[in-house]
Formats: sequence, C-alpha cells, structure tokens
Amino acid sequence: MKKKLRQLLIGCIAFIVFIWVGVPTPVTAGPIQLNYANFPAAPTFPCVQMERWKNEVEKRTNGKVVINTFPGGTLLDAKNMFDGVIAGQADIGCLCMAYQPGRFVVTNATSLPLGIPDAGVGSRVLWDLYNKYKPEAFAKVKVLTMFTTAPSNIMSSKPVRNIDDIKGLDLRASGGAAQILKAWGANQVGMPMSATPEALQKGVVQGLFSSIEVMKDYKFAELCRFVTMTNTVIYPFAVVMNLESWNSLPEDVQKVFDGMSTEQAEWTGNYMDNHVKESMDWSKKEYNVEFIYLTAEQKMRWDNMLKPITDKWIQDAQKKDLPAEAIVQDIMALVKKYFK
Ligand code: 3IO
Repeated sequence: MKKKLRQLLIGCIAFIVFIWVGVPTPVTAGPIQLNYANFPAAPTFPCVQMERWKNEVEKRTNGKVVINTFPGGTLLDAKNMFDGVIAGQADIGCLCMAYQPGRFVVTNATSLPLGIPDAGVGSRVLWDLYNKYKPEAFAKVKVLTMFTTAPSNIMSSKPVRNIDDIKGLDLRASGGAAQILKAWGANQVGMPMSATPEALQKGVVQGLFSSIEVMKDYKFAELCRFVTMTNTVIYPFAVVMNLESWNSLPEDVQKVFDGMSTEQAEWTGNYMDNHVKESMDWSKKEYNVEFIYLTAEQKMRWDNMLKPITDKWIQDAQKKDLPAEAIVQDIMALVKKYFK
C-alpha cells in the first residue's frame, strides 16, 4: 500500500513536471502593433509620407513591427493630434504645427517670411532647428521626424493680380501663413486644411493660401481656377510618438526609427517639391488653371509689407525668454547652407 502511494506521488510529480516543461510557453503575441494617426485625406502628402514610413519600418524591422495607419482624422483630427498622442489615443501622430502657433513657438519660426525656397530645404532647416533647440513643447513626446510644405501661394476662385485684388478677399490659412494674409489685407479665415474642402464648397472662403500640390490632391483646381505665385512661407509638420509606446520598444526597433528621421524629412521634402510640379501641370491640363506671376515691382511691394512680421515675432518670443534673434539667424544660415 505504502509503495503504491509513493508511486502515485512520484507519478503526480512527474506529471506536473511534464506539463510544466512540456507545454510550450505561450507564444509571444505576434508583431508589435502601432497605431499612426493623421488628420488629412489619404491622397495628401502627410499621408503619403506616412505610408512610406510604414513600409520602410516594416521592411527594416523584418516584420517585427506592424504600423496601422489612420488617415482622414479617423483616429485623431487636426486639433487634438498632439494631445491625443500624449494621452495615448494613438501611438504615433502627424501634426501641422501652424495650427497651434503659440504652442510651438520655436519650430513655427520656420514659417516667418525668411526665404525658404522649397520643401527640400525647408524640411532640412526645420529638422536641424528642432535638434539644435530641442524645444520644451516636445518634452512629453518622442519626435520621429519633421518636414515642411513647399512655400505657399494663393489659390482662388477670383484672380489676384495685384495687391488691391487681395484686399478683403476671404482666404483660408493658419499660423504663419495667416499672419501674411493679414499683412496683405486679405480677410484671413483660420481652419485646418482638412476643413477647407467643405469651406470652399460652401463659399465660406474664396480660396486658400498653402502649398499648391493640394490643387490636385484635394481637387481644389475645380473651384480655384487662379493661382497667384507668391512663394512665401511654408507650413511646418511634426511626427510624434507617445512616450510610453516609445519606451516599450526594443532597442533595435528604436534604432530603426531614429535611423530614419533625417531620411524621412528629406524624402518628404523632395516628394512635396516634385508633387507641386505635377499638380501645376495637372491643374493646367484638367482645369485650365491660370498661374499668375507678380511683376518685379509688385513682388517688392508685397514683400515689403511682410517686414514687420519677423520683428513682431522676435519681440513676442523674447517675452517668452526664447533666444529669438539667434533662432531667426539660425534659420537664415541653415537656408543658405542647404539652398544650392
Ligand atoms: C497641408 C495639410 C494637409 C494636407 C495637405 C497639405 N498641403 C499643405 C498643407 C499645409 C497645411 O497644413 C495647411 O493647413 O495649409
């Protein structure tokens, strides 16, 4: 009897050990999934760069990471992109910093009229500026990359050929670009790009002031048959990640993300510049859009009206204890460095 009991006991222990060792530990659940939110429609450049980044990340991490993309404000919209990422409603988010000028003072200095010639240069300048100053505004996120649009032009349903034509015209813009419209005497209406198609359609505005690849991507050429080439200021963008999500990534994945940040800025700038040309050709061909070039005399008048903007920004930024003059000098020096 005793012997049988002992055998039973040994059997039990053996069984338990067998289960313990024999059953494979639960498979570590699939790849790392990250949700990436974006505010405008899928065909627009912020979403094109998002898909490019997703594809590269998935390739370079050999499938260890999967990026789920949410264009069109389906996860977070323009206004709550930054806070939504901080709160963890999305792991990653793409935001236009011009929509919150007071929040991103340093990086929005790139949308002062300082002569950024294109998105390739603008994106490199912005990314360098961010890395030099590491503004406090980004303390609660991990910044993955930054980039800019091409310089802004006036897209409108009525032709704007001289400074009198723009007076009182209802035009949509945000941030630095909005300050410029005001200086020219337009009736500036503020809203994110994602709200603009409806505002144009309903006649709330007669046009907008932004980079002109949207003539094609949002089909604005249908309503805006005129583009006045001012080539003034860019809109700055940032791609940010929730800090907890970032900290939970394995080191090799973090390295892939960090290794892509400068490359992604440059890729997006170059994509934008090429896409502007494509959009111009398309707008002429599909809608016979007229591109209006200011005379040298007009251009000088328009530019002169913008001079107080930078001085005012410097004064305001100094009140916030920022090295405002150095920031402006740095932007101009970086433009020189990258503009070939
Ligand atoms: C922009 C924003 C979303 C989609 C396409 C775009 N092209 C230029 C911009 C710049 C911008 O944020 C704006 O509001 O004009």
